[in-house]
Amino acid sequence: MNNTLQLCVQVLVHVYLTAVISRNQEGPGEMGKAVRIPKDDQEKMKELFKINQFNLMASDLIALNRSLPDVRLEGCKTKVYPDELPNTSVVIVFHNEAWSTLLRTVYSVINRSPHYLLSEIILVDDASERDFLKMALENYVKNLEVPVKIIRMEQRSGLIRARLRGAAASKGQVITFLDAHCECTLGWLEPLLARIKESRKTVVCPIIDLISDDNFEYTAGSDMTYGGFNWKLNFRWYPVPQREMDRRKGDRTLPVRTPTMAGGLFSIDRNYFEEIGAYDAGMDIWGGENLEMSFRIWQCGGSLEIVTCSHVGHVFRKATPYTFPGGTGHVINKNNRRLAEVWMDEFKDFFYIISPGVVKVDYGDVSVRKALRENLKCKPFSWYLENIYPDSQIPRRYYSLGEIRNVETNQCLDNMGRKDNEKVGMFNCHGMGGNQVFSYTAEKEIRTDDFCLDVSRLSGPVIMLKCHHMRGNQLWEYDAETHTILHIITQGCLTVSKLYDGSQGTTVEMCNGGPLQMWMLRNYTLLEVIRKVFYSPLDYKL
Ligand code: UD2
Ligand code: MN
Repeated sequence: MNNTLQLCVQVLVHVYLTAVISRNQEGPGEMGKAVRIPKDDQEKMKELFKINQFNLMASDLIALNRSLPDVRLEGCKTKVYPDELPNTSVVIVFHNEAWSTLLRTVYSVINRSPHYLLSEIILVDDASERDFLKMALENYVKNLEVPVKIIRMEQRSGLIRARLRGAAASKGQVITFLDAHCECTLGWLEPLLARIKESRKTVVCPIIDLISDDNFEYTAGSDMTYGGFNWKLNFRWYPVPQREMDRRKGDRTLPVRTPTMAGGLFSIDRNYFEEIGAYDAGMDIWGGENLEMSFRIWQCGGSLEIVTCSHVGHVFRKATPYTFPGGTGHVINKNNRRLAEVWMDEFKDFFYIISPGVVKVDYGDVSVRKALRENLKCKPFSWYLENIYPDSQIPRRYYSLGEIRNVETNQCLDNMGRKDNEKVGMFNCHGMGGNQVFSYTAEKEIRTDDFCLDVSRLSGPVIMLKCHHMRGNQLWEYDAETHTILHIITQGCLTVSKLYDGSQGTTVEMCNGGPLQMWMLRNYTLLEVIRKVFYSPLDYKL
């Protein structure tokens, strides 16, 4: 085909697609609307839900090229990007994905990206077991307007190694990774590529919009949240702090510097991906690679941003639909240990002390990753906490970490797993971490993860409240000689008490020097003393 003819065909296809899209505005799920399944089909719907852990019946009813609302901030719609942007390969890995979600991801890339910016789409099949993902898929993608390459993993390898394979086969200047159940919206790609052109060591994520697993309704994600993580090394969304709003002078259309990324959707300069150490190929199946990459990027001189003018939807699920060979817990703990061992220095204690069970998981050999950290001259985790994530749940400086034991009852402070606004209880010390792990921080808060001991009046019950860094009711002073924990505002001492409902809890009472007000803080040390690594696996009997 000569060029003119090719162009004509492209234009015609475009006109046709536009017509189809506008004709379909009333169809199920158009404009991102929720799909309602009739009563008679509810049973069938529930059955189908189990296959992918999302409403497959709803997804299958929606056009592969459904229309979506333009959810961008007004200021984003008028931004102009340079003509000369780097092009990208889009890498989508999948294991037993549904046809409609996979193809809707592909169509949304093709229909909402300028084609000169798309080098290719690479689908990496991580040993799926469904027939339609074999020849039928291969034949189908041949007819698409953008080259689609399918790579097959010989055996189930997990998303990390599948992405490595896709990246190795890619030709674009940038690699854009997407999950296999996404929908890209209008103008999603240009701001990502423009940011990388401006700064090639910046790894960029779109705002991840929400596609409901129940009805496929499309809801805009917030530009006011960014990525963090908790002591158990779970990725979490948190509000963008004031310091980051100030840095951007309040302009919400500017990229947000984020401590971590969710992991599934991001663009990275292809050479930089190699330089910075791609992924840890020793990680299995799922999990951990997102924090590993986030820490690595920041500690080794790059930066990680959420480009708030780019929106891509993702089907968030409540449960995982596929198997984890070796067991879910084992796989995730192994991956998390690899990242903790390589990147977190002594701060891995927080992970190990709250989940002591993980130390029995073999994490394999990380010497290659440690060498990478050496070669790239990456900064310590304390630098990351201080400069990139000062509002982290992990305090950079702290006096103690572990159980808080009462001298009289020999029981431990226990949040009973009920945190927000719930009373702190007392329970037999079990040495199994979890609800009995607290850290007394340099800011003089007593916290477990993102919750702090808080009390508002003398004789009032001590509760767990989201840490607010405002001192106030969350400010405590431990005296290592008298073993008392003084609540500054009320000038009361932390005391084991019977609560009005009869349960054993804690209050603050007038200080009397009695043993019900005496506490031992595990691993307590003065900050002025050089902090040793307290943790030793023998310390926590398994
Ligand atoms: C999130 C990320 C996901 C990944 C994961 C942690 C988003 C939106 N998603 O979980 O990309 O970073 O956290 O690891 O940020 N897959 C395989 N082989 C497997 C397992 C999964 O190819 O053995 C594919 C799967 O089909 C999907 C992608 O990997 O396309 C991500 O898996 P997920 O959707 O189950 O992960 P998600 O969104 O819960
Ligand atoms: Mn996903």
